[in-house]
Amino acid sequence: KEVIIATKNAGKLIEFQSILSQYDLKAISLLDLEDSPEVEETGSTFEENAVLKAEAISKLYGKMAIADDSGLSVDYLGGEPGVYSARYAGAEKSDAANIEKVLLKLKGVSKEERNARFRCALALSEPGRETVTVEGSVEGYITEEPVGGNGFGYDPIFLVKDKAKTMAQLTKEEKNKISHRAVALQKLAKLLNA
Ligand code: ITT
Repeated sequence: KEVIIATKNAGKLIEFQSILSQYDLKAISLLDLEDSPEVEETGSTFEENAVLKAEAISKLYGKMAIADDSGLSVDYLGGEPGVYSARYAGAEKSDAANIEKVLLKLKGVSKEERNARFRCALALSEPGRETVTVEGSVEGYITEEPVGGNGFGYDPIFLVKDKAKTMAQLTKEEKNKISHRAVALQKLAKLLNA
């Protein structure tokens, strides 16, 4: 069976393909499809935005689609960057600029107050079926400096709780066991098998 991963984010896509390879699903993405639309993320929650993206793409192509809306939530910043994670520092979606902005806002803030979590909402939409949503999260702390070269987005400044490493220091396999995306996908897989 074929599923469209309704994302234009290459970092997300690599993780989906790797996690989904254990299931009997062929994952194609919006990066493989010509002229795929940019779905406007007008929701105020990760879940709302995931549903908007999954339903728009599933309707357009007449196929099953999974969308991921995710981001970093920093307690000291009242949950920011949250649903604005991709464009926190501007419309060009620069990971480096986003990281810099978070570090600047946390300058001088003590370790005890640097708690954060990654959150991921997934929506699965299929023509003629009710959309299904699940969420996953992973707890951690924001570092003082970027560390590590793996992953994408805010991974270099996210120190994983209970590991002495940032998300960007974990291998792909390690990240895909514990990440917000992996947790959400496991829940989705369970629902689908049920
Ligand atoms: P699509 O909407 O096309 O899927 P996007 O990058 O715009 O791509 P989001 O609106 O969901 O997606 O924004 C997610 C942002 O949150 C992403 O750009 C990263 O900055 C951050 N993020 C999400 N998951 C992450 C992860 O596993 N590691 C690091 N940063 C992550």
